[in-house]
Amino acid sequence: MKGSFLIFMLSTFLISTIHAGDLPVEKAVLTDAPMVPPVITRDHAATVQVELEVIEKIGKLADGVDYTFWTFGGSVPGKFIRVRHGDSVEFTLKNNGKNKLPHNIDLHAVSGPGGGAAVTATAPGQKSKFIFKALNPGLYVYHCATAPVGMHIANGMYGLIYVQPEVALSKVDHEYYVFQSDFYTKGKNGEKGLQQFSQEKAVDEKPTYVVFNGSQGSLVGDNALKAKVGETVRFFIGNGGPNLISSFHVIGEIFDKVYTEGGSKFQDNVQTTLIPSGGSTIVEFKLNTVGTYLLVDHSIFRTFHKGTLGMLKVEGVADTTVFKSEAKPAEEGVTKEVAPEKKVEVIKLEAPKVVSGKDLFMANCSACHGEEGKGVEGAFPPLAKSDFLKKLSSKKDRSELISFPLIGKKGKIVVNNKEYDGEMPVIADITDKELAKVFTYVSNSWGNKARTFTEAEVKKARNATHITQGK
Ligand code: HEC
Ligand SMILES: [Cu+2]
Repeated sequence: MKGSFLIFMLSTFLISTIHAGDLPVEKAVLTDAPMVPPVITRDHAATVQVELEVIEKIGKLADGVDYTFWTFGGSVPGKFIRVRHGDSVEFTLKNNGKNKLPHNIDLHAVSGPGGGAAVTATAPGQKSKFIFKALNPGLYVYHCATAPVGMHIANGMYGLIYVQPEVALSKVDHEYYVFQSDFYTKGKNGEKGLQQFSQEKAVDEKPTYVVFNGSQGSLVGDNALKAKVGETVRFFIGNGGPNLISSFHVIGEIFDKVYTEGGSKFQDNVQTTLIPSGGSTIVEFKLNTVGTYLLVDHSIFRTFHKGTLGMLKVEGVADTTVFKSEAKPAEEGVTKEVAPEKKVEVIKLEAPKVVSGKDLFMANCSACHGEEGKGVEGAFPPLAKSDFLKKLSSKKDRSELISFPLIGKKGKIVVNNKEYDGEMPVIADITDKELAKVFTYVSNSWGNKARTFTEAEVKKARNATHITQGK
């Protein structure tokens, strides 16, 4: 009796886990920060389809400062995903055909290899799919985990997935999505123009910018979060790092509740809460009187000099039993030091402003082969003093070498006595002229033998591959 009951239980368990198709199917609502998808009101599990597209694009990091962001869904941070505890999530990762690099995704909400990263390595123009069960409720970070991992995260590849508990948290008037992260640029803080990623600063953990929601000023002025006196707010906050821990604080408020590290238990009455890199927190508080409340990282130089400043504007009738002043309130608590009222433009697609062989190399090749062409041992072969490159570029017909970025390159190769067995993707949207400049730059750098590549030569090689020019 007992035995057959067990078998019955086991078989229904197997059926319900494997035939996730029996569950009602729905498409996840995805939102860009600072918005959060609506509360899930159903009282049963479902199969939730999530489709996220990786898009590499130039956007604004600070006033007059542009950066090539790698995004989950077109902005930084990536789309907010909301599912319910027990749901089966059908996850599709798309890699936009115009992108340069392969990407994947590691969702901290996943129990399984690499959090999904092990099965989602996706080349530009491709997609991949996997299914996972949302076994643990809570707020989780997701991020790209493609080598070099630090660089993919540093370029903006992160976001939040909330696994709503079966009994949803208490109703609040507003839910907002706030995400902190650090950026490393070659130029100093404030240096204008398109900035390159600085590997050196990233390794030294010395960020040029530390911001909320992907750019300095994303939550100030017209972009400030809003609420009214008497209302309650809940912030879903993530920290993508890649390096810093956040000491998250709202000036002029006390968190009534903090779900520490995004878990299930809350602490009452907290002033400042720690958010680890690759971690999260949920805070809730009631707005008791009017004012502009400032969201900051209380490692305070970051706020005044690197960008971690946001605003929550609370309107309504001032409650003088809560706060009363003889003096006229100083510009609602905003310190003069900060000039936050600048309007922020939405990140928009622009034609890359790259021209020189070096710029082209930085934009198309350095992510894998390194800024100095040193590569990454075991993963990406060096271009600096590469005997492999030397041999192919000393041939009279160099079309084999030129074909790598045109048609991709895979299979075992030996470079400077070390074996590599990786895959170089097709470098999309690069013109013959640009490619000639890249090869000329590579050949004239880092002690390589100086050679010149011409547009005509690349064109010939391209014709041999029967692939037409990208642009
Ligand atoms: C997404 C990572 C990636 C990008 C971007 C990339 N490569 Fe590669 N590259 C590789 C890998 C991996 C290999 C080794 C392939 C193999 O094992 O067959 C390779 C091999 C090479 C080689 C031959 C090996 C050597 O070290 O001499 C050359 C030359 C090369 N790449 C040039 C370039 C150029 C030029 C660009 C930019 C236009 C570029 N690569 C962009 C990953 C990349
Ligand atoms: Cu990536």
